[in-house]
Amino acid sequence: MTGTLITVAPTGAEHAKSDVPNLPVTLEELVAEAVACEAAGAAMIHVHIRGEDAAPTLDPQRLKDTVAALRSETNLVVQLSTGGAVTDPEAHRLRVLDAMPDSASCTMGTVNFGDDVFMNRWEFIVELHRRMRERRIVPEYEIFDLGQLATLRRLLDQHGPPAGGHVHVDLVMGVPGGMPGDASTLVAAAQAIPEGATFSATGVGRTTLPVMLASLSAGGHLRVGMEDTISFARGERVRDNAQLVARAAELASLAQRPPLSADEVRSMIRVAESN
Ligand code: KMH
Ligand code: ZN
Repeated sequence: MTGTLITVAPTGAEHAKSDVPNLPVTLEELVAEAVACEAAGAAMIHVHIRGEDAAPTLDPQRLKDTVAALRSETNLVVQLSTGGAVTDPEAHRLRVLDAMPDSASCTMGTVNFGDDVFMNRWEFIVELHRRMRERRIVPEYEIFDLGQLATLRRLLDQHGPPAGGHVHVDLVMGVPGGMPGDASTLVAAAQAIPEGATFSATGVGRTTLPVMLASLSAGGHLRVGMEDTISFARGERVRDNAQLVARAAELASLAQRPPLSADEVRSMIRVAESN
């Protein structure tokens, strides 16, 4: 493992713009953050979009415009969230793939999500996997709990490898209801990912730093961003997403695993050239 994939998740579906005024919610804000994050060392962007009212949306045209704008202004690998918000219906989440991103998230099971439930039925997972293969969109398998890695194995055994053949996993740790964001859990998860797969990890809230350090030391990659944390240090709010990316890039470089370029990531996770 020579370098580190840094993914930025700049917005998410959970924070309200009224609570977090520097959250990027318009297309202009998102693109500006993406450009700054790319300059700071990010190679991939995990995208949730917002509507005119700054509330989460999966509007198909807006998703297409977002993919086009990010492709035109950056060289980042563009990953759309199919997780959306906990209230989004399955049909809308499946329709996200029509925007033809390079990559899309695909969560491996239902999980308690704070006071809510993030629903991911087996049949829904299979349908997402099938449609991504059809469209040659590279999945990032989102893992919120250890048992979801068994579901990933079941999926690959029963329905074959993803588009491109490479398996990339993202451990989303520290969600209230999911696996804790600590080193021993990360090591357990890293040992359970399929052979040959790569993984990144993100720690929600105050688990950001322990998860980042544990992932680097276990050979993993990093996801950071305001989707997952809005505090930079105790009592200090995040200034912008690039601040989180710059810190991740610095730690990765200190670990002798400097940030990978977007093109290196395309070849690592096998993004289709035509997408
Ligand atoms: N917003 C969460 C309910 C994903 O993007 O695929 C789901 C989520 C996972 O963020
Ligand atoms: Zn997300």
